[in-house]
Amino acid sequence: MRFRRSIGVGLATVIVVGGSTLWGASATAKGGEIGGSGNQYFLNDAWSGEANVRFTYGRTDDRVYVGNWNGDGRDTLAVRRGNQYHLSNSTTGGQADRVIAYGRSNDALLMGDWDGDGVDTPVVRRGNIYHFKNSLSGGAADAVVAYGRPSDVVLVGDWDGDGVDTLAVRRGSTYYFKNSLSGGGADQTVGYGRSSDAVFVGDWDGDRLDTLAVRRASTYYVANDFSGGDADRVLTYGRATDTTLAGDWNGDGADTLGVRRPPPAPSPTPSPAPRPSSPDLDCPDFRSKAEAQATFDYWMAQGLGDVHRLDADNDGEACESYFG
Ligand SMILES: [Ca+2]
Ligand SMILES: [Ca+2]
Ligand SMILES: [Ca+2]
Ligand SMILES: [Ca+2]
Repeated sequence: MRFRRSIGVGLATVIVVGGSTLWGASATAKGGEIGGSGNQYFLNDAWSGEANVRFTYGRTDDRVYVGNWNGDGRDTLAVRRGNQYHLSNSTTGGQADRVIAYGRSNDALLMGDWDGDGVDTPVVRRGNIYHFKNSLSGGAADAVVAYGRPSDVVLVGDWDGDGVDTLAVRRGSTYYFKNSLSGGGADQTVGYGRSSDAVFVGDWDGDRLDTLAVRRASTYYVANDFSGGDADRVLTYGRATDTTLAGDWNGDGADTLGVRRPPPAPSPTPSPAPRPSSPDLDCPDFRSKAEAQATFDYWMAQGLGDVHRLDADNDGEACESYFG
């Protein structure tokens, strides 16, 4: 899940806790691309601020999604190349478990559990039209819904705890939550945080309701409701340059943080062997051909070649034309 911004000033409506026969640990991550670059991932299963899972997956320029692709309760990664999605069901790196083609290579796509079966699947967004798919396979969308405006920022989450993900649109610091996959007005409208906030969606406390965390530099302000006021948790994690991801990495029902980071810069290439620091010598600088030859031979023996360019014709004899 990934989303952008907010905290602080909220006012807000408390989200209605919905129905209740929810299945167990359902904190599936979902949403759009996490952004950023890099193929190094550092995940934290708790709120310790320290990564306990580290792995490499895909390429540094891959587009990346988080989701639960096999319904086992654990979120993992998918990397996207064009309209190909390389799904991994583990957080260990290595080969993809499955590669699927879906939609067009320029589609804007988000992931979510639209039918509550525990598996995250795509929705393709074209403007304010959303094409929902309930399986990880090609073919026609299962539902097509118009919602909000083409310019809206969209978030995905289970806002009412019924086990089904739906959309919310964000305009500045106002969030319009919808609890069904249908058009029409929002079910809840909430003012939250600042319009400049970077926000992420997750079920941080495992109560089945998704809420927001705000990131400022490498500090996260995590809230378990939309009431505004102080954050329930403040945590520093990773570096200010990292890209954030959130998901339930260990299947305990709560979402936690991870970061994406480029590989370390390669160590500098070894510098070439030093050139002689003495001034350049020419044939007239030597008293004899033998002396020139000795200097020539010396630098050749160092493996540095004819550094003084005393052997213009490359026959191994130094300054023969000068000394005659
Ligand atoms: Ca999974
Ligand atoms: Ca599903
Ligand atoms: Ca829901
Ligand atoms: Ca929650």
